[in-house]
Amino acid sequence: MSEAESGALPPLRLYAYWRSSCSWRVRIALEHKGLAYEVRSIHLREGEQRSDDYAGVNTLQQVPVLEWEEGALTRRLTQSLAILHFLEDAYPEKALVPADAWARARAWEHAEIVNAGIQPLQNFATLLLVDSLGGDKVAHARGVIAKGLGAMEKLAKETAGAYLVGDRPSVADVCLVPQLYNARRFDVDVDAYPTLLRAEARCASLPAFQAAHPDRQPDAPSAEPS
Ligand SMILES: N[C@@H](CCC(=O)N[C@@H](CS)C(=O)NCC(=O)O)C(=O)O
Repeated sequence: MSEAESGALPPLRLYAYWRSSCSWRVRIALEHKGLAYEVRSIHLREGEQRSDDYAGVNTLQQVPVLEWEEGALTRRLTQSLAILHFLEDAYPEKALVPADAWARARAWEHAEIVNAGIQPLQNFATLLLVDSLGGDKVAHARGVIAKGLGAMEKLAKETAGAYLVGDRPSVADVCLVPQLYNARRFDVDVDAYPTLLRAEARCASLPAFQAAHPDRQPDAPSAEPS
């Protein structure tokens, strides 16, 4: 039985960057579940993720990575959705997935729209590639974000209560909030998504979402060029 399964909480370390939306998802879950964690900042804009040392932590050279010790073993988990699944299984209190199977699937459906249908297409590395191929990286980012958020808005019309799926915050909101922040950074007109904005406003009143906000992170500069 792992320490997590036995209920003992190992000290958790999160390799993250203050404005990384995928790191932000994991912070929200950790905060929501009341789990203590230490942040190891990886400065993406300075390229720290591309160091040989960090490749030993995450072969894909991305954040987030959740790390902890289990006896002599160092456990490391990459991929924010895998981390959310693990946290849900290991620390089911204050669940971030609905109990009902259909609602749970819909919550993951929202999460995957962000995780697979938006974020990888507008990630820093992807935009550098678009740029290097002579494309308009901002137009590209705007297009993929608007398309994905449009799909979520349509889905949310069926799933939303006070939050994106029903009346409790879920992994759907955990993925939505950082993605809306990115949308604004790219000047996407978020007023086109009123159901998403309502869920976001609810989340903004919750301490876990507040504590996980990029501006509250130890590596957040007082002013950073966008
Ligand atoms: N699917 C991965 C995506 C991770 C990812 O794209 N991380 C971004 C920050 S949100 C990153 O590390 N980018 C740095 C780079 O691509 O060089 C996850 O959900 O964890």
